[in-house]
Amino acid sequence: MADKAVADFGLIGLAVMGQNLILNVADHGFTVCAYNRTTSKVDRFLENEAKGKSIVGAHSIEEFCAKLKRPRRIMLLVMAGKPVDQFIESLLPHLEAGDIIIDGGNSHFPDSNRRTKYLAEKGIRFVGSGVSGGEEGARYGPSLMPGGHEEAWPYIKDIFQSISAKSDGEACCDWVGDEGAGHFVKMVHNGIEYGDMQLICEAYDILKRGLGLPTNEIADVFAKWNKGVLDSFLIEITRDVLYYNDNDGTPLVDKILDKAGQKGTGKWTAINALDLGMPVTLIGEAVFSRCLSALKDERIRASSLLQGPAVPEFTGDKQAFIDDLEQALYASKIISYAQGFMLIQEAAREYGWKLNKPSIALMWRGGCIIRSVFLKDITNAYRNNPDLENLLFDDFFNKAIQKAQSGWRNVVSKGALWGIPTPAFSTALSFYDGYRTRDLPANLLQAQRDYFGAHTFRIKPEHANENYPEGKDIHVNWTGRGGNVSASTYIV
Ligand code: NBP
Repeated sequence: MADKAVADFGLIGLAVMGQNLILNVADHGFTVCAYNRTTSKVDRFLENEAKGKSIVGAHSIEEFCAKLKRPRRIMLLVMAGKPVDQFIESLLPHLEAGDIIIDGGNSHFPDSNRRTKYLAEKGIRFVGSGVSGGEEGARYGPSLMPGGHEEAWPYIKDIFQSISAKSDGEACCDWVGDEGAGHFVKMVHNGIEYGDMQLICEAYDILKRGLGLPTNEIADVFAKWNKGVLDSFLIEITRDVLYYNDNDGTPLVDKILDKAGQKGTGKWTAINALDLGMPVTLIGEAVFSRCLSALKDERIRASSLLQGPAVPEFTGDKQAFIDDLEQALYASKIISYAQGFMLIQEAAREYGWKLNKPSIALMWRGGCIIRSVFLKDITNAYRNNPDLENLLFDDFFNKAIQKAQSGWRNVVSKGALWGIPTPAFSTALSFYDGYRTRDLPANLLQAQRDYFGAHTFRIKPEHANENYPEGKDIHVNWTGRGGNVSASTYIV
C-alpha cells in the first residue's frame, strides 16, 4: 500500500547535496523516503541513482509524511531562506507532536533560533544542522553539526553518526548545543575556512613574488608542507591546483582572473564578531581581502599610479625563509582558530547556549573543508581542559607559537619591506602582540573620548585616590590645565 510507514528517514531536496546524502543514509542500512518540489526529479532519481537501494519516493508532502515511521525524521536540504519556511509550513498539517524537522542547509543561525522556538510551540522538534564537505562529503561522510531541540538528538544520533565522516574511529558529528548553535558553529567553520584560504594565498604570493619561485616549485613546497604540521585538506588541494597544467603545459592557476567571489558566510561570521565585540580579526581580513580583490579595474589603474618598493631579488637562504613561512602560516592559523573559539565561547555566553567545545573541534577533524591534523591538537586541548579560557593558553599551542614566532615576524616584516600584502599574517601577529600586552594605548583613547564627548574613563587601581576613585566613571575638564578635576568630576 502506497501510504504505509516504511521509511526511517525522509529527505526533501533532490539537488546535489540531498541526493548524495540519501544514498549515504541508505548505504548505512536505513530506508529513506525522497521528495522534491519538482516531483519529476523524484522519478528520475528513483530510476537512476537510487535504483536497487532502500529508497522510496513521494509525489506530495502528504504521501511523504505518511511513508515515514514515527517519530518522523525529516531532513530539508533545499536552498536556504524562504524555501525552508515554506516547507516547514507545508509539512506542519501532516505532522504529529514529537516529529523532527532537520534543516541541513546553510541557514543563518538566527533563522534556526526562530524556527526552534516556533516549532517547539507546536510540539515539533527542530534541528538546525551544519553539513560540510560538499557533494563528496554528503555521499561518503560529511562533518555534521546538529543543534536545536536537544530532545531530538537521541532519535537522530544513530543515523547522523553512522553517515558522518570518521576521524581516528570517532564520528565527526555530535550534538553542538541549543537553538541555532549547530548553524552558528557551521558559520564559524566557514569563516575559518575563509581565513585558512587567505593565509594559503598569502604564502603563495610570497613564494611567487618574494622568492620568485615558479608555480611547480611552489607546488613542491605545499606538497612538503602537507606532510608536516600544516597537513590538511586545503594545503593538499592547493598542491594539486598548483601542479595542474592547462593543455598548453602551463599552470592553469596563472590564467585565472584574480577576483574572489563569496557567498556570505565569512561576512556573517565577521558581522557576528563585531556584534559580540570579539576581535576575530583574521576572518575579517580574509573577507576584506576578497572585497579588495574584486576591485580589479580600480587596482589596474592604481598599479600604474601608486608607487611602492620593487621586490628585490632574494639573496638569503631560500629554504630557511620557506621554513619561516611555514611557521608563519602555522602560527597565524593557530591565532585564527583561537579567535574562532573566542567567538563561539562568547556566543554561548550571549545566547545562553550550552556548547561542547571538544566535540566542535572533533566535528571539524574529518569530512569538512577545514579538516586537518591540527584539529586533533585542538580537540586534545579542550579535552584536557573543557574550560580553557583561550586556546593560546594551552601548553601545546603556547609552545608552538613560541617556536614559530621569529619566523612569523621575519615573514611579516619582509612582506612589508617588499610591498607584498600579508593582511592575514599581519593581523594575526598584531592580535598576538595586542593580546599579550598588559598596557595597551587605550588609556589615551579613553582620554580622547572623555575630552570631546564626556564619555568618562576609569582610573587604574594603582593610581586611585580620593579625586580619582577606583571603579567610578570619571569626567575631567581637559581644557583646564594641570590635571584639575572638573566640578562635575564623578559620574557614579
Ligand atoms: P540548492 O541550494 O541549489 O537548492 C536546490 C533545492 O532547493 C532543490 O531541491 C530545489 O527544488 C529547492 N528549492 C529552491 Br532552489 N527554491 C525552492 C523553493 N522556493 N521552494 C521549495 N524548494 C526550492 O541545493 P544544494 O546545492 O544541494 O544545497 C542544499 C542546501 O545545502 C543549501 O542550503 C546549501 O547552501 C547547503 N549546502 C550545500 C553544499 C554544497 O556543496 N552544495 C555544502 C553544504 C551545504 P527544485 O528542484 O524544485 O528547484
